[in-house]
Amino acid sequence: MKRPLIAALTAAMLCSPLFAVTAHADDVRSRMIRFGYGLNENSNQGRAAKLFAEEVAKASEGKLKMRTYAAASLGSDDQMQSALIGGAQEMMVGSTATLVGITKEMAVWDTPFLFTREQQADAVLDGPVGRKVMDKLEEKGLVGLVYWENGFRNLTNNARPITKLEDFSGIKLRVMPNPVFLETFKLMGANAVPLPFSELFTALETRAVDGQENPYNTILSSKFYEVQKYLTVTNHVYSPWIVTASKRWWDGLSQTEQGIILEAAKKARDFERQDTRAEAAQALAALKANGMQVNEISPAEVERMREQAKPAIQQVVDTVGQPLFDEVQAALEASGS
Ligand code: KDG
Repeated sequence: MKRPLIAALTAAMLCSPLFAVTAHADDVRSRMIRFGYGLNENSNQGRAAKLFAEEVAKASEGKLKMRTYAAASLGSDDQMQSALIGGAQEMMVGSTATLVGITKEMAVWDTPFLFTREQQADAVLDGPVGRKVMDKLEEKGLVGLVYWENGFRNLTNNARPITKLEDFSGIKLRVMPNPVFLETFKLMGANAVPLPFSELFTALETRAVDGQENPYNTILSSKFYEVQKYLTVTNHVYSPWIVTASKRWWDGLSQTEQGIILEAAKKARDFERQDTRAEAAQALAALKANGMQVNEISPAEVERMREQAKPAIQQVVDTVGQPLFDEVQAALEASGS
């Protein structure tokens, strides 16, 4: 059966409220699925991975065995992406920002200050334009299933509290290996250093870099508070995670198997967003209790940062094209949230 028809059938099945995933023995084979991710097992990413594996096993009567691999034990995001494309690994969850080298349209989610509330992100990412960006992965050998939440990113460092734009000057700031993140923090005046997530704790511990930026959840679960003194609340960008599969592997699954995995990924997404938001609400207090000095940034200074970041927004437009950028903006407007 042709791929577009399978995609259409899968989408139709999942859209229909009557669609119930029941494994027909002959449609589901015994398979081992290696699912890799970068954070610790005891993190929002790890808890969602565990639930994902449980849901896949339950819906397939134990035939689809998903084994989860935490803390980049199967490699960094880009190494796992290559393994999926080559068919050496079946699935992973990682940052959309690390996919830009494979699918440039993913850069639209790097737009500084794009979302200001999680509900906006949910509406846009789970809507038509989020799906359109995800479908661009297929021509590169990956299948995008769902978006999970990494969250709003905030700054930590060991040099000084960041209270105004000028405070970025001279800070060696680790950023994800991604052109827009690199440009954004160069524009802020920092010395931006791209590093994979798997190398970040050591780089902070050895003072190879002064600081980094990540959601509260990651700062807590990766124990960055042990090696970082200052936390500045900037919420400068909302980061999605994306669950992907090897297309080479995915296309060999039956429609029933694809439906089981897709349905389980959606359940894990809904759990992960709730879990992440609940944890984030408590994380700031926990980080303070672990010795971090937390400061807010005045609205006037946030406005200066927005202004300073404008060339990075133009870089996103140049990368993804004005039509897609405008489509995301329109979806954001329409979200009304
Ligand atoms: O697998 C972990 C990474 O994908 C993710 O956490 C990316 O936010 C990220 C970072 O800072 O590298």
